[in-house]
Amino acid sequence: MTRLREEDIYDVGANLSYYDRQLIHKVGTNLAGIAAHALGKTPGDFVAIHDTALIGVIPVTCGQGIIGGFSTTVQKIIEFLGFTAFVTATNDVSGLAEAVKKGARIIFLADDNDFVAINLVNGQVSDNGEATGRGYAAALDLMSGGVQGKNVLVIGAGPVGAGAAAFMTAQGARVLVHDIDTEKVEKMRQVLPGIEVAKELHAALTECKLVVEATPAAATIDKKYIDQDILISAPGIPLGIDQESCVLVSERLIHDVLEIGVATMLFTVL
Ligand code: 2YH
Repeated sequence: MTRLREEDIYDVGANLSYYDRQLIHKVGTNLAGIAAHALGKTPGDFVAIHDTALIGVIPVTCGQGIIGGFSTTVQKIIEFLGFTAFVTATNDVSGLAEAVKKGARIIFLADDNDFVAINLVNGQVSDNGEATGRGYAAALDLMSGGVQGKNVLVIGAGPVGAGAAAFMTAQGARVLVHDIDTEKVEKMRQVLPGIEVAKELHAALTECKLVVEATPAAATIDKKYIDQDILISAPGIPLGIDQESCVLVSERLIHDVLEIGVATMLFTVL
């Protein structure tokens, strides 16, 4: 699992408006639109609760500790979506108590393994991996004009890939899943019997022009597969294509470090 670094996120908060415009250009809707679509809704469905859903972000020191800027970046993404959020002055258990005392209805917190949003009022919990996969699948669905009946390749059978595969299956796509660990794909198939196991990445990339790259590996997709038809939604960190491919596919590539995942987590627990 990839642990974000300070340098991965230092400019995310300042660039949210720019990123939102890029999403509109590529996907046809913005960050809120993508997160809402991941839940089969529209951003308007959440407007009425903007003022009531106070959100606390709690820094967590265990394991490898606090990532500079992580909590404030999460706060900025939430605020960008029109909600009120604060980062607690204290960490860990003390931060949780502080968030509740200050009236937080929803909390966000992450350690080295898990990043979750919890709605303390309705009991909803969202996992960042699953939500990120769903959010990126929703973006690809919109970018492609709808995946129904189309071949979609999901690379990576971890929680992000599982979230993406579940969304794509529900949309009526033919979903192929590849992972270097084929057992992980078989396990995913027990939960999502509709998916197909793509044993050969080469064959799958030849067959599918809609790709969700959900691995923590670099350069998963070779440059030879990057043609004018391919659309890539890439939640994986680091990005699974090289610099040159990135330039070639930039107009048809969705990739960020936190934005779509956090937005989808928030809308999931509201
Ligand atoms: O980046 C991570 C983990 N890889 C979890 C990812 C789950 N998909 N965690 C962030 C750790 C943040 C830190 N504890 C803080 O600043 O609070």
